[in-house]
Amino acid sequence: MTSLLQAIFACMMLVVSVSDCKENVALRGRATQSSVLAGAAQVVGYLGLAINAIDGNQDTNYYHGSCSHTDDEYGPWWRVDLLHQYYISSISITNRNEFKERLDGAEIRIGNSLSNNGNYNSRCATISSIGAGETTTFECNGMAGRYVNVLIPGKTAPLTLCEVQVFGVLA
Ligand SMILES: [Ca+2]
Repeated sequence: MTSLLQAIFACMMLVVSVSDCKENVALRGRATQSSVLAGAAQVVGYLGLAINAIDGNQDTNYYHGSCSHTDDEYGPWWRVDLLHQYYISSISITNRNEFKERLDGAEIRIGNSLSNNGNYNSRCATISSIGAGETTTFECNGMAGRYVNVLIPGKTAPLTLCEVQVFGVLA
């Protein structure tokens, strides 16, 4: 067995540390969100789109076009469909360089259901705070799912994500 196959097998069995399972599978996914900031597309065609959070670019300046951005609305959410079920070891989220507090209290959810747009799936983590322009990694310990949601429950706010990286292996 080649070393590559051995590494993949080890990841599948979750017998190695998460650092050995570092493929960002979100890059192959499809992203959507509850809304796009009104007027954003009139400024630049791609500003605020959900896909900006999985474009492989961690630029934290919203105006550079690599961050998602919903309207200021109640319970905004963002979702990536990984197209297949994965065992997810960790998720890294990159916050915008301004208004960092908007992500405070956001939840990361993983699962296979689209009930309530996937927002009822199991919770990997609640974000207490991510610094302005910083990236924080949340351990999900092999939670299984095709969908990864980030949502702000219970309040009216805009949801902005500059990058969401999902590390895992096919289930
Ligand atoms: Ca991005």
